[in-house]
Amino acid sequence: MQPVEQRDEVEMLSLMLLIRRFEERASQQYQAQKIGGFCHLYIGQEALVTGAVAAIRSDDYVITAYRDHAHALARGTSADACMAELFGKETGCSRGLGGSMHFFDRKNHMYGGHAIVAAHIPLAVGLAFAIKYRGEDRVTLCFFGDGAINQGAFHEALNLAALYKLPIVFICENNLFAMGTSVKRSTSLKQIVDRAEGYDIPGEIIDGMNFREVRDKVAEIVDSIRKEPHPAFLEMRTYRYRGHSMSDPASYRTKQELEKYRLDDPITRLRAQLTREGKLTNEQFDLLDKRAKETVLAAVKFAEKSPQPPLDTLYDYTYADGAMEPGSSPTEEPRQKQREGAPSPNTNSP
Ligand SMILES: Cc1ncc(C[n+]2csc(CCOP(=O)(O)OP(=O)(O)O)c2C)c(N)n1
Ligand SMILES: [Mg+2]
Repeated sequence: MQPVEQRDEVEMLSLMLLIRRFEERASQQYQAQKIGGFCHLYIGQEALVTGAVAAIRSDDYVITAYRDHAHALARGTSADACMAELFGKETGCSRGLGGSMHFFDRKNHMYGGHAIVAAHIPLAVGLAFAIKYRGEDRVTLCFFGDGAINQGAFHEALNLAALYKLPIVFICENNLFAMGTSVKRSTSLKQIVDRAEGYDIPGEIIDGMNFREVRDKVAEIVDSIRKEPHPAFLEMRTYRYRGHSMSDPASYRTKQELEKYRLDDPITRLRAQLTREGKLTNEQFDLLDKRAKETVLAAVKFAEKSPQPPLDTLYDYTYADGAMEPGSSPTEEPRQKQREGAPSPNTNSP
């Protein structure tokens, strides 16, 4: 496999540091009651989203579940807009109306942030359908947890993506737990990737703690999808260092297990690789880390001084504009206007 150097690795390491420092600070601000509602941290899983995003273009689509802060940061949403969203402020990436689980940034093609397990997977297939319908060469990356694979929506989505040969990479972030339930107890499959085979979707298992492995594999797949649209499935093995959410002490797993994964830390790994190859000094690393911490501290200040959304916007953006007007049905128009050439099952033509 040819390594792809689309994005500078030192830059990607600094993105991983930004994600780690952002999450640590979010945890602290949550405990200080500056952040309300649910809050799920990505600490330990940084190489996965960073590696995947390093392999795609800025106009490709990204969609994920509720453990979504890192996906927005990796997509280019500012730390300011992310922290402000956690604080429920008007300057947040979802105008303070979404909170931790509903980060959204259309400009950067980050389509959420979805709280219902597996509910976004059919939406991801819709995004991929739109790409093919318009004859574009974009790709959709759909991230979801190991807890999503036994949901009906997941199966419906894989089935359609396979029938329509849609340009989508299903990325299962297998961190071994869905809340407190071990994946060994929630699925009868020997390995999650076997789900894809049943739908005739090519699948592979990847070490999600290894930035380079993730980036190179996603790049290879995305390249083949751009040439000829098709779905693909990657089971990425990873681990979250913290509990499921801020209120979970994670007492269902042992300290030894956590330590084992901490020793294989994705940031330490990439740092060691770059240092060994003479691409990074200790001083440079310290500087990157200092900058990440400063960016996040500035984001907290920005969030603190930002205004609350006005109370009368509370019900805004629940439905598309005009969707609730009498006589209007948001689904009628596209159906009437359906153009020739829409993808149909068993065809490759866009
Ligand atoms: C349909 C549905 N059922 C139950 C829940 C409650 N719930 C929230 S997160 C979660 C676990 C999901 O775990 P996983 O998909 O592995 O993602 P991870 O938290 O590990 O990133 C559950 C069951 C939900 N949000 N949606
Ligand atoms: Mg999980």
